[in-house]
Amino acid sequence: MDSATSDPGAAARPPLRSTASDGVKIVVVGGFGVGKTTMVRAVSEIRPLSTEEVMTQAGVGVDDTAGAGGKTTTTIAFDFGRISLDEELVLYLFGAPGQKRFWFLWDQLFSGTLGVVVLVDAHRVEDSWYAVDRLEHHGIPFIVARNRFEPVAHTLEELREALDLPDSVPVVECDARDRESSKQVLLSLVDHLYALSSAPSARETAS
Ligand SMILES: Nc1nc2c(ncn2[C@@H]2O[C@H](COP(=O)(O)OP(=O)(O)OP(=O)(O)O)[C@@H](O)[C@H]2O)c(=O)[nH]1
Ligand SMILES: [Mg+2]
Repeated sequence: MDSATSDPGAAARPPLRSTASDGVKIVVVGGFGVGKTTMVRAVSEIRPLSTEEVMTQAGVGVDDTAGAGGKTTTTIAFDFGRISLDEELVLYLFGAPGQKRFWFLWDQLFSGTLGVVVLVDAHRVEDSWYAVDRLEHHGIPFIVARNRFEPVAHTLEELREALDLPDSVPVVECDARDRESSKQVLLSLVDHLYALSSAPSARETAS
């Protein structure tokens, strides 16, 4: 039997375009509860794969849930989604787990990625230091996106200073719940990757 007719949800999950020729792995990383799963869900054109588990009493004293009070579930492996940015370019999105006890998975998730979005809750900037540290260690290009949970007094430049980022790293704002806003974040990352790939290397510049 034709699977398209037997699956009523199929129309809502468009197949990959026949013109798609470039597939790029992108990771969304950041501390606990900053909105990584929300972003992958908001922007994915296919039904996203999530590994969400309910947080139970067993996690009390193990997991630091400060700053994300109303949250009842957490990612225990990764989220996966897909978005076609244009006729040819397809991004495969991986949302990292945010609990500290899963941070050891990040290095494996970064494997083969072309670029990373570090999602930040401006009220818990310190939760982002480890992500920035690992990315700088691996030399993986990244941008920082501040998730607009509620109005904050700090500017994006102050966030850049707090994370000790060079001017070359884009810092943008977004609402992870909003598809268009999340898509703009991914476009900023792709622009950054293009800029890096077309910039003359330090060696060429010196010669
Ligand atoms: N007000 C507001 N709430 C948001 C925003 N983004 C996400 N949330 C909420 O914040 C909570 C955390 O979102 P998640 O997407 O689960 O966060 P996460 O980073 O995947 O969390 P872990 O996987 O547990 O690290 C959810 O209840 C979201 O609905 C936002 O921009 N504004
Ligand atoms: Mg999550």
